[in-house]
Amino acid sequence: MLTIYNDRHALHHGKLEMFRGELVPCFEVPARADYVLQELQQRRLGPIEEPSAFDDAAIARVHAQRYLDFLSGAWDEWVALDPANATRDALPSYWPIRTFRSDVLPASFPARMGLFSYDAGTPLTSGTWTAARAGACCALTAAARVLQGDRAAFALTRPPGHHAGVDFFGGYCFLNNAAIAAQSLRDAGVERVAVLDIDYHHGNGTQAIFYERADVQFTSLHGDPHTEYPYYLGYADERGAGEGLGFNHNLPLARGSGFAQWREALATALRGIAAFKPGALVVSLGLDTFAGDPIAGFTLATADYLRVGEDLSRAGLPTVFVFEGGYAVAEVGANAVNVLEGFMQQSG
Ligand code: OKP
Ligand code: ZN
Repeated sequence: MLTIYNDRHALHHGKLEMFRGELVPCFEVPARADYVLQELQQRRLGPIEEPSAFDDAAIARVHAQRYLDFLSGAWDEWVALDPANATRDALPSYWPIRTFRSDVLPASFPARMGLFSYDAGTPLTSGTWTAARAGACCALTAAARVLQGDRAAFALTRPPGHHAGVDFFGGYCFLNNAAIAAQSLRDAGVERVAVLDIDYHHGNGTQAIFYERADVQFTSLHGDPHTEYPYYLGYADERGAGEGLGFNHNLPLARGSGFAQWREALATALRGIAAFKPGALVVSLGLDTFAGDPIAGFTLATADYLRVGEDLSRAGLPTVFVFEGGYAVAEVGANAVNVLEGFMQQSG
């Protein structure tokens, strides 16, 4: 399988995230992608290529222009606030929750940072924009290669994307790579695109982006938001709205669920996808369902990921894999590559 690798991912390198009253070391670290790359190379899974260049228009098909303007200039604004900020990551401190306005863009940078985010766990660093933008190009390149006839392609990039919405970052995510890939497939003429999110955390950003649309179906398997991040979205009764009613499917599972339960939910998800008759599938490939993950609560084992790849392959669809979460750093490589290898072996 072809991999499109973001060789600029390490330019995004958060040091600390706010967690329950203290700043703790980031879980979302460059080594995650390095381990996956290493495993791909060792197991000779296929060619590894750089992303093609895309202009901002492809990204603006998903994200609001005022958000992109904010993100692209954010680091310079942060440093302009105080030159000492060059040594610190930017984190938000204020948010316009209910009853506040979000139509007015404050001149204050910290105020705008809160307007465009939803948690304090997502540091923005000097190279965040460059890394995230290159990552979106990886997703677009992988989608383009699948359109050109590859059965599947893998966008290997970080920071991840599935929590990012039209105009907000959060959950370690800035640009929604999976949504950008799905939209590009639509724009290239694929009439119906399915997005399947198998990260441990609900893909609230992707859900919100496509919630009122019938042309992109969103399905997510994840930890029950009653107890799991992102808490405020991802419940089973979220079915879509307007024209999109019936095209959103959430399959929350209790913390502690194992592979048997998870795989049953995957089978349910794949039946819904088959009924939609999509022309292509985008998989938000999170590996934080692994038993050893430090911030998640399912108990999948490394060998289970081969079965996951096989199950996905049997859907028989042109497939774009986009790397999302997975924080058991040493094992994330084997787990990710097992999905891809299972997929390839099953598709022959
Ligand atoms: C991103 B992705 C840990 C708190 C967890 C956010 C989790 C984001 C997960 N200190 N905070 O879906 O893997
Ligand atoms: Zn996750």
